Amino acid sequence: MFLKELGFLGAAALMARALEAAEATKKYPFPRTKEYELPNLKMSDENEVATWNNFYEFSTGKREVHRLTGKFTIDPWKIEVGGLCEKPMAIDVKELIDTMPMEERVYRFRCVEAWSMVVPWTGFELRKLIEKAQPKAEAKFVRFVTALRRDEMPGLVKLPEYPWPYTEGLRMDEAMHPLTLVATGIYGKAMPKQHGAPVRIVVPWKYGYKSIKSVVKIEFVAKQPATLWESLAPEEYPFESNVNPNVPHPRWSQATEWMLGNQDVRVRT
Ligand SMILES: Nc1nc2c(c(=O)[nH]1)N[C@H]1C(S)=C(S)[C@@H](COP(=O)(O)O)O[C@H]1N2
Ligand SMILES: [Mo]
Repeated sequence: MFLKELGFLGAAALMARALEAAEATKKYPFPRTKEYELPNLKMSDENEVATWNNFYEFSTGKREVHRLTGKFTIDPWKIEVGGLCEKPMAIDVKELIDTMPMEERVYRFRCVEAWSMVVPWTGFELRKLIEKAQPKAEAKFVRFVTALRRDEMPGLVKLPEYPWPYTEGLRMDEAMHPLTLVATGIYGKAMPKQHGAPVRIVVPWKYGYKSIKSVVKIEFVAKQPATLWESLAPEEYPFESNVNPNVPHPRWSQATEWMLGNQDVRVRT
């Protein structure tokens, strides 16, 4: 009797693990949404974009990041959604892909350092996940947290004074905006590690640092949360950080930018 039960429990545990390791049943590429095409802009080159990354947990060298993500484990990957909400949850990325309305959208993406790219993201609107969690009336902001893995992220020890983990935040209305994406892929494929696998946020009207990578936690909070970049340099990387050509960065103009693959040509922002 006891052995039989043990056998049953063992099988159940094995099955649970097998399910967790299973692929999402929905597959890339997902259909591109017509309203989010940018026909007047040239799509950035996939390889260029994949070898020029800001992901300080791995390196401050943009051409280095993609070579340093080898140890980073992204499967299984649970996101915790919690804080001031009625329905906190922990959900695996594969389940998100299977249950959320996945689509592809082409966005222009502008780093505060004045380079930009035009890329097709795959994902779903963040508001769909927020609606599931049912935030309480007191929830005025959403806070996001990146994974923190000392043994898998070689850049962390090089910046010991940084307030890790990487965190970001949005006002609730910004998080609920239909342009704000939870992205699990780029160029019609699952997100490469250097772009923030397996799941990141994309906020196209804000500077790139708001688009936090490799998210493990989404939290509803009452007060404007501290963010890594704002804590380090509030004048340079303020919480709001809307792309605005008329507001210069303290150390450079934001009126123009260069697009990945075209470093010598400045275009208007
Ligand atoms: N966790 C984490 N997220 C991050 C960053 C980072 O260093 N760590 N860099 C940000 C910045 S400054 C930019 S411009 C974009 C770059 O995204 P990409 O490398 O996919 O182009 O990621 C953002 N998200
Ligand atoms: Mo950036």
